[in-house]
Amino acid sequence: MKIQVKTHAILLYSLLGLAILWGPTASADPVDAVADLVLGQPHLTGQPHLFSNTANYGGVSASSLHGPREVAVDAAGNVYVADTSNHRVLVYLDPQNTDTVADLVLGKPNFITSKCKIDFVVDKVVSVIGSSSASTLCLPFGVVVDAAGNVYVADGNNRVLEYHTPLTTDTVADVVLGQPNFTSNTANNGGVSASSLYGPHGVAVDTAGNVYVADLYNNRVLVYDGFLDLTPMPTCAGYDDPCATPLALKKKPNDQFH
Ligand SMILES: [Ca+2]
Ligand SMILES: [Ca+2]
Repeated sequence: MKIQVKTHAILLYSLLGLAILWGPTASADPVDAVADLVLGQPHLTGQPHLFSNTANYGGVSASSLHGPREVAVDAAGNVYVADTSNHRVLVYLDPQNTDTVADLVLGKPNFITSKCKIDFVVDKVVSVIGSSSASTLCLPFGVVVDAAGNVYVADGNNRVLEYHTPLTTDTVADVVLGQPNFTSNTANNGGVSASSLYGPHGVAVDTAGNVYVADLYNNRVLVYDGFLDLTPMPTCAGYDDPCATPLALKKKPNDQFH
């Protein structure tokens, strides 16, 4: 299956010759370059083309999207969308066989909340204003899921959050990269180092669980080996929480950062 992102919609192209069931009347769909399913926009049954591309069509909901930047899929066909301008990640449980309504949200307490206050200077995020925590997201640009179902999100708080199997546990992040705790969001916190991030956008994970982060404004990619051995950090409810346990990264002796 190939996935393509277009404006405010996620279009799923089935290249496997599988019939996509839609609505009460299922029909075999030929393998072609026409999308078979859409997330974030109403599906126009019977229409050869999808006409709508409105941001948050019908209002912010579990069925709307606004400026999605990245999409990931796990082995069970669950789809994870970085709904960037809604400051959340939506998870759709096997949308090819169920429906196109998101079933889980990361970064927001519900499906109708979408706010995050940000300072921009020439299209560059200067700072995120407001509460940063293990339960919030602001401008999530990248999302990826590993083979065990752990989800990694790069967000505008100059960090990457890791959620331990959120489909079966909770939607509170368990590990943070790029910040000493869940409440801070300073770019290059403590200076440019192996523990800092500045505008991370892309995140990837390999089969061994090593995590790769495209650290945009630092012009580098950081690799965190042994990531799954990291001790989850205590979560913080707010700025006043004494939640500053440093994250002990496992680094090899010859690791160098310039
Ligand atoms: Ca659903
Ligand atoms: Ca968790």
